[in-house]
Amino acid sequence: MEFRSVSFRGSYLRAQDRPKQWFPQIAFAGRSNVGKSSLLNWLLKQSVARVAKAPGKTRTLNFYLVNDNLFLVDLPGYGYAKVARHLREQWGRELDAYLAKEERIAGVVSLIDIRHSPTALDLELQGLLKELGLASVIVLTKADKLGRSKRHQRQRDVQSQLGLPSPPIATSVAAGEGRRELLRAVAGLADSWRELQQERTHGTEEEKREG
Ligand SMILES: Nc1nc2c(ncn2[C@@H]2O[C@H](COP(=O)(O)OP(=O)(O)OP(=O)(O)O)[C@@H](O)[C@H]2O)c(=O)[nH]1
Ligand SMILES: [Mg+2]
Repeated sequence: MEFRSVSFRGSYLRAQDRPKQWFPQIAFAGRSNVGKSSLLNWLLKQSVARVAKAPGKTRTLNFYLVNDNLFLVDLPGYGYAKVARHLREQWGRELDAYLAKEERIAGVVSLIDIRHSPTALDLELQGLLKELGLASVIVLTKADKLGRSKRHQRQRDVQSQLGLPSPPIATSVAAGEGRRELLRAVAGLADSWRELQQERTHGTEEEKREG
């Protein structure tokens, strides 16, 4: 998969304001400052998402339409201590509501800084995704910050900590690594969602015929 066309569709909080098209949505989640917006720009090969000088920049759900058939969604980062508590709680509720109620989510790309162990909030997110039955792809960001052997060690550590079937993808926007692997994972999520939709439509039609 490559991205032939990319456009910013808007920033939303409320469900009723979000795009109406029945396209799969792939959300990018992770701690504030983990590199979500940078990863999106790099993946899309253009600077559409705002990268922060100060953490806590992305405060809404930002929708990017790609190839006219898929949305990538930049989520607000969690766990940023300097944001007022009531705002943090509000974002938390909005994120939970989005993940729990939006039927077009094909999966969540969960970003974790390669240098750090998953935090309590990272684990909480993984638990929530599991509970909701949402597919999750783990990405370890800023791989350029570690040497090769340390990097592999971190991939193995996180794989066992999260009980993953295979090591998480390591990416570096700075060194341009892991893009192809990540693209393949994103395409895989979108394809699975589309297949499921087809099965569902097909299923309903059959049920109708059978009366
Ligand atoms: N060395 C290195 N730095 C990175 C990489 N990716 C992102 N950064 C830096 O990390 C900082 C945070 O990046 P953002 O993309 O704004 O992070 P974010 O997760 O969108 O942050 P919020 O919007 O606050 O949630 C920026 O200074 C980036 O330049 C990477 O692969 N390597
Ligand atoms: Mg951001």
